[in-house]
Parts: sequence; C-alpha cells; structure tokens
Amino acid sequence: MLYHLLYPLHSRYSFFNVFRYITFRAAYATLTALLLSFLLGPFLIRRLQRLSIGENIRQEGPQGHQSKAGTPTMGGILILFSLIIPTLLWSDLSNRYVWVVLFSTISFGIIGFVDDYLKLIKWRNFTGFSIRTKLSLQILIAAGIALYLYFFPANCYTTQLTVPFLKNVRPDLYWFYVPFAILVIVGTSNGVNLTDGLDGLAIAPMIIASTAFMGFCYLAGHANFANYLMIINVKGAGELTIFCGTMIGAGLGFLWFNTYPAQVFMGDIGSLSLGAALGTVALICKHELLLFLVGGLFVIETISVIIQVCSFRLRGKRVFNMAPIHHHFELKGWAEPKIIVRFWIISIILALLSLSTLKLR
Ligand code: 57M
Repeated sequence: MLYHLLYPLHSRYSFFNVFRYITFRAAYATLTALLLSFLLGPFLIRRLQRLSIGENIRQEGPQGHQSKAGTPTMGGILILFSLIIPTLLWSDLSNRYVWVVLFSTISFGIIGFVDDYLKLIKWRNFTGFSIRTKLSLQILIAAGIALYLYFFPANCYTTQLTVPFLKNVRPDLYWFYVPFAILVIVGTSNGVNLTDGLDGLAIAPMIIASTAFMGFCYLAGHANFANYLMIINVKGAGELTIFCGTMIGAGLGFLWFNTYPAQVFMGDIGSLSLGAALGTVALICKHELLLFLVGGLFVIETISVIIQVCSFRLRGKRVFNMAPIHHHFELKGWAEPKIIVRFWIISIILALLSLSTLKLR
C-alpha cells in the first residue's frame, strides 16, 4: 500500500524513489512486523488469559510440561496479524505471488484457528478436527495453490526442480509437479506443527529458514544475480523478500514472548500457517528441494515420528523414548532450554549449508 501511495511521488520528491527498492521495503517490513508484535503482544496475551484460552496439557507427556498448563495459546493470531499488515503495507500488491502466499498463510491459519478453538471447547465433546479432516482440508487448499502455479507458470522451468549441489540436473516433474507441490506445502505445515512442542523450538528455526529464503527469493527474482549464480530466474519472486522479512519480524516478536519460560504458545493457527507459508515461498522461488535442508529440523522431527510409529506397528517396540525427538531428549533428562538452544544451533548449521549450495554446484 505504501509502495503504491508513496512511490509515485518520486517524480516530485526524489527521496520517494527509495520505495522502489525491494531491499529497503524488506528492511522496513521486518521492522514494522517486529514493532507490531511488541506493541500488540502484551495486550493479546492479557486478552487470551482473560478469555481463559489456556493450554490443556496431556497427562502422558513429559512431566515437566504439567507446569505449563493454562499458558495462553493461539498466539499465532499475533504472528498472523504482525505478518499480514506489514506485507500489505510494504509489498507491491500488483504482484500475484504476494497474494498466493497470503492465501496459503491465511487459509492454513483458518484451519489451525478452528482446530484450536474446537480443542478449547472440548468440554462440549469436541476434541478438534480428526486427523483425516484436518489433512483433507490442508490437501484441498494446497491443491488449489499447486494447480494455480502449474496452470499459470512463471516460466518454462516451473515444473523443473533445482537440485542442490548440481547445476546441470533439473528433473522435470511435468504434471507430477501438482502432487509434489501439495506434499511440500502440507508436509512443511505439519512438520512445523510437530516441532512446536517446546518453548521457542518451532519459531526460531522458522526465523532462520525465513532468513535463508529471504536471500533465495531476492536472488531468484533478480535476473542478473540468478544468471550469475545459475539458478532459475523467477520474475516477481523478488517481491517475496518482503514477505520473508515480515515472517522474520513477526517471528522475532513472537519469540520475545514464547522464549523459555513461555508466556504464550502459537497454537495450530501459528504452526500450520507458518509452515504452509514457508512451503509456498520455497515452491515459488524454485528452491523446493533445498527446503529439506533449510528446514531440516522440521524434517528430522517428522522423520522421528514416522520411525517411531512404523517401529511400534511393525515390531511392537519404540526407537525413541517418545516422539517427536525433542520429547526423547526431555525424557533422557536434558533441560528444556538445552534442547531448544541445541536444536536452534542445528537449524543455523543447516541454513548455512543451504546458502553454500549457491556456490557449491
Ligand atoms: C503438536 N503440540 C504440542 C501448543 C502449540 C502423531 C503424533 C506424533 C502427533 C503429536 C502431536 O500432537 N503434534 C502436534 C504438538 C503441544 O503444543 C500445542 O500445540 C501447538 C502446536 N500445534 O502451539 O499450543 C504441547 O507442546 C508444549 N509446548 C511447549 N512450548 C511451546 O512453545 O512447551 C508447545 C509450544 C503443549 C506444551 O506442552 O501442550 C504437543 O506436544 O502436544 N503428538 C505428540 O507430540 C505426542 N507424542 C506421541 O504421542 N508420541 C507417540 C507416537 C504417536 C509417536 C510415541 O512416541 O510413542 C506427545 N505430545 C504430548 N504429550 N503433549 C506425547 C505426549
């Protein structure tokens, strides 16, 4: 909005020329998101407390979690608010990809919101969506996004994959791109959701992944940089640099309140929407395979659940004390902050490795 209002003034006042630059708008979008979450955070937490929107802790979980009972949840409302408003303020709203990621974020946010709400009122015999309903809704929305990207491609490379570390290998998925894209969006959304089980455990890796994708979007959207680095140039993807910036700002603002000991949890409204947003950004900037490395922590957490469930079904034995893997370390006696910070360190290492793929190919 600011872009559309203020940039045209550059013919009179040259200062407004600065609104043309993605880097300038991305920086201020990040700061706006951060400021909004700082300003609104205390108000929202008080409001959630007053409405008794507090977490019900499951009995079978690690004992340390019982003390978290009643912590306000649905803090994802704060994340979404601080993410959507700056995106609308600082982005070029004629860019279609801005609307695609906003659609993805908001739709998954609505699924999460309804699920959180149903869980909260479970005294009326509701226990949230069944896994099948939740997954079907996610697949439906992701299919809409995948079909849009397939039928309205940015260029002839849309259905091709960039393979990390290999510059001349670009397998073409043809129509199989659609189920693949659905898998990326739904998988990332649920991966973030599974990871969100300790204070700050999901949001910090989200910030780290968004920082990496901020770079990838900028480079993919810039013809010269993309050609120089031999990555697929996606016209318009650069504008998502601003969206990634708002994810960083909103994420940092939320982390302020969610860091150990947490004053608020994000709820499904936060985890499902952030995961879907990240998956959609990765698809648009054509770095979907790299997401497995950048968001490697979400992948590790998801794989730990798959291994645990398969092992229990096939052998009747567990591999981990409890899945997802962060619970395994809790039950081994590691202090919660130690697990959290060590998982953050792993995320940073993975993000740095992913950046190195720009040159190592
Ligand atoms: C999300 N939600 C947290 C909070 C957060 C298939 C199975 C592996 C599914 C998995 C599951 O339900 N995952 C979904 C995990 C929950 O957090 C809420 O949920 C939101 C995210 N959706 O924002 O609102 C609890 O996590 C803790 N928490 C924090 N700090 C935070 O900042 O401490 C969350 C955010 C909160 C709080 O205690 O209540 C969760 O863990 O439920 N299920 C599990 O993860 C369960 N694992 C399990 O059953 N493992 C089995 C099999 C199925 C693999 C096994 O190992 O044998 C564990 N979850 C819990 N207790 N709570 C087990 C026991």
